Amino acid sequence: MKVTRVETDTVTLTLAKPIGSALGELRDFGMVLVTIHTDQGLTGENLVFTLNNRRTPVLRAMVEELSDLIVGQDAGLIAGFNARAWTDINFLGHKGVTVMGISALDGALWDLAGKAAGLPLYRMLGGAQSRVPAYHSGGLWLSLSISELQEEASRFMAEGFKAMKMRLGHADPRDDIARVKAVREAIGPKIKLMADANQGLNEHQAIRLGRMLEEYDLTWFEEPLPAWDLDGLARVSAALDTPIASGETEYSRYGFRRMLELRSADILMPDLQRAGGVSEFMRVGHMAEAHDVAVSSHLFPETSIQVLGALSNAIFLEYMPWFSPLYTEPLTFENGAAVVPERPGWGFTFNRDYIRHLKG
Ligand code: SMN
Ligand code: MG
Repeated sequence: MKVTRVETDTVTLTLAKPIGSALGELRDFGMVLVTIHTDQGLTGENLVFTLNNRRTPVLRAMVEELSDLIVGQDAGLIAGFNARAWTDINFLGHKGVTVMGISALDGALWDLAGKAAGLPLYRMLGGAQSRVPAYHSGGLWLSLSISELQEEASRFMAEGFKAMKMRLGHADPRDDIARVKAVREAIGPKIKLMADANQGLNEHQAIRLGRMLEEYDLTWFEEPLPAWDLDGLARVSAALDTPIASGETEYSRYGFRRMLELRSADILMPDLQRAGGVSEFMRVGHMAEAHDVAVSSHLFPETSIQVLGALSNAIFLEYMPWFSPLYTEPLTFENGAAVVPERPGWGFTFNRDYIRHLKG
């Protein structure tokens, strides 16, 4: 099966209400949709995005620029594409938009491979689990009051979630502590609670806040430090009993290799778009396994679930509902775990009618 053409499209997804996070206000997303066409009529789909629709054309151009590495080539030689692309981007660099461009094409090639084989990706990749525990990440934002936090946490429980993530990042750490305490009181001791600082702290602040939060039994304390401070993160990890999760802002197997060597985090949470696609996520997952380190995912629940289903050290899927309307099939849950689809490829296909309506 040969790749004949790579089609890209951009659409804007707007949130019903802006969200407050330590990353700034989140209002909308600039989505780059990728469709790989082949000489056998099968197509492979994938998406990448930018926050608040900033610089979306750059991301789209990167995907298009890398397309010449697969057009006319055997669609099944995915590792071959990755190796050529890695060499190709050397001059521009192995982090950032270059890696996102590779991810977009890599994921669409994997979707194609799954469809061609008639298998969901998690089975093609070895198959570890057909259900992945999920945590609700689409809420508990900084912009909510304490009573709104408690109401939302109770709603997530009523929906069947057994784990959820809240955000940290108030100027006064006592506010963060009061908010974690309030959510813990609302959900009781059995529901798992994660907290995400979105890189907003320095090493001393992270250790102090982490110590004060120990009593609330967080499943993890996420991204306390700026993403580049992997040495500092290792010291925060060593100082706290609460596990540290990080890696959503890390790129490629080399970035994660460094995190593992330093023991920067107890849980790695690669983002499919930043890590480098399915191929690189799997390499990272297996490297983590060799260090007895667990993995989770970041955003993209509909696609990440297939990769987590293939890794026996995958402990949680981040459930973020933002991009779900773009797909025809819904992600389903059983007892707080996401069900890995048995449909071929990703098991999720673009809802073209909805997408057309988005463009207006
Ligand atoms: C996050 C990242 C990007 C946008 C919104 C929220 C957050 C997460 O770090 O882990 O979901
Ligand atoms: Mg995060």
